[in-house]
Amino acid sequence: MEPLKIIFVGETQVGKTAIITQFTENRFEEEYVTTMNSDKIQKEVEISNGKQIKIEIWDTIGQIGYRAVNKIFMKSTKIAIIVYDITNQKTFDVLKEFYDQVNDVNGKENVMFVVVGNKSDLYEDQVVTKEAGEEYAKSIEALFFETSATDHECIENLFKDVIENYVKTKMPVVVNEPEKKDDNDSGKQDVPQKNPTISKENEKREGEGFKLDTNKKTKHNPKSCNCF
Ligand SMILES: Nc1nc2c(ncn2[C@@H]2O[C@H](COP(=O)(O)OP(=O)(O)O)[C@@H](O)[C@H]2O)c(=O)[nH]1
Ligand SMILES: [Mg+2]
Repeated sequence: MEPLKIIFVGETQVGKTAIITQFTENRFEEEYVTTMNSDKIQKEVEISNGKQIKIEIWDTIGQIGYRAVNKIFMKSTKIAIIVYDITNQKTFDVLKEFYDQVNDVNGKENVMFVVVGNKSDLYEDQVVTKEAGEEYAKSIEALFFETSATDHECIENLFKDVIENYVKTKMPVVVNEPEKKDDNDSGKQDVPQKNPTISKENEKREGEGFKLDTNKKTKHNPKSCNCF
């Protein structure tokens, strides 16, 4: 199975590279070498049913001059994580630009969006409130997180919740492994037999994209990670 493509977009200096580095290498640096091209990194993540999901994380640069180039890297992404800095209003105001870009390239129904307010350790200088972030996320049917790459706050939750949510809504085949194979169905090993309800749901979803239960997630996330 192809790795699940996740792209990080957002204004420069918001902490995209820092978040990715914390998740993949468990370290934080004061200075990151400016990402000159979009870098990608592969990793396996275990979700709650014990399944390993292979993901491919793409880092991009936010500078205006590079945004056209970023479009090439946005192609075929399944998940787009749009990051802003909670201490910098401008980085929040430009989120729509990145959202539109990802949509232009892929079509809205094909991408799961996530909004991330980073640098939550700098809460004393916070200018974009959590409510504003949540509201924007809701308006584009995205999941919402506040993170701190410095303190490793919410970083694991971000990736785990996002991947699990994607797998549950878009890849139920992985979640519902067949218990035993139906003899009459020998050509369809990948189709789940165990849970016909999910299977039906899956059929229904085909061709119509998918919708997240954003209400549930935005209420749930702040509690599931200790970031507020
Ligand atoms: N205080 C604080 N600083 C951060 C955080 N994340 C990143 N930074 C700093 O912000 C700057 C930009 O980070 P970087 O990951 O290069 O941003 P990018 O341009 O979006 O990739 C660097 O100096 C980081 O050390 C965070 O969560 N809290
Ligand atoms: Mg970077």
